[in-house]
Amino acid sequence: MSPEQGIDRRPRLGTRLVGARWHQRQAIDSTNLEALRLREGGAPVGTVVVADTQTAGRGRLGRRWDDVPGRCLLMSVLLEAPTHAPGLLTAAAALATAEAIEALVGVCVAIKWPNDLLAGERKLAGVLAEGPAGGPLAVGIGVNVNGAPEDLPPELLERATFVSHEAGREAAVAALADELAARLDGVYHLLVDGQTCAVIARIAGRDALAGRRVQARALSQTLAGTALRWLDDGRLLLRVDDGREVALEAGEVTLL
Ligand code: BT5
Repeated sequence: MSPEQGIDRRPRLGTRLVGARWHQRQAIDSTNLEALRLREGGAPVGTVVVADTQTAGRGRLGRRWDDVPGRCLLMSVLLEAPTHAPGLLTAAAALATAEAIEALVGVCVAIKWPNDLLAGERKLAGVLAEGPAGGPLAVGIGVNVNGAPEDLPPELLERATFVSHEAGREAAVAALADELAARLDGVYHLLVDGQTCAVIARIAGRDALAGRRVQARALSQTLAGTALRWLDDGRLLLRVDDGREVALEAGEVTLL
């Protein structure tokens, strides 16, 4: 098998889908873009791309994702979004990542709707699911594994953190990749089996926003209020200061 076809790592990982093909890259523009290129070439659901570093790492809304070469987990997995609630794919990846980090190093990880993973108030990881309709999406996960905030661009100094910085010891990036792949496989199958309540219940246990004052920017409006909870379809329920309850499908939430 040529390296371009990837290796089937399911037997070793004990997964049903994730790792059906596993492509390891050194430097690449973005693992999400690479996963989508592989999709064009017929790569199956469950295909994984992992890179040591990205030259054009992507965040949401055209933002950037930075990394420290060889010291961050940069991973994308091709997965089908549930048609009734596409946001659940991001939720599933965030949950699997939080649980994988906790299992590996015992750091408590909170999930901030819709795609941020936090240790304390600082961002440890982010998720971005993207791709054209009509096939699996690239579910991209970036985790700051070994390093300190000053290793990232200066504007992130007060806002970012690393697994090793929180745990007080380094962690193997490859071990985190395996742990995450195995957990994502489990959470994804809960979605496929229609057990979204079970996924949301696990997220609720690590919700960074519930009960807190927030400002939400969604579509063209800005709303101030109290975040209530994740709904079973992945939306965020917000009690706006004027008394209305609004369910946000997408958007940006800032803690006040
Ligand atoms: C995200 O976007 O958090 C999604 C990040 C997804 C990254 C993965 S890496 C593998 C795959 N391939 C890709 O190209 N992307 C995915 P968003 O919520 O828009 O957050 C982006 C913002 O986070 C930036 O504008 C910065 O403020 C901040 N940021 C950038 N790099 C960071 C880092 N390493 N740690 C913490 N914060 C960071």
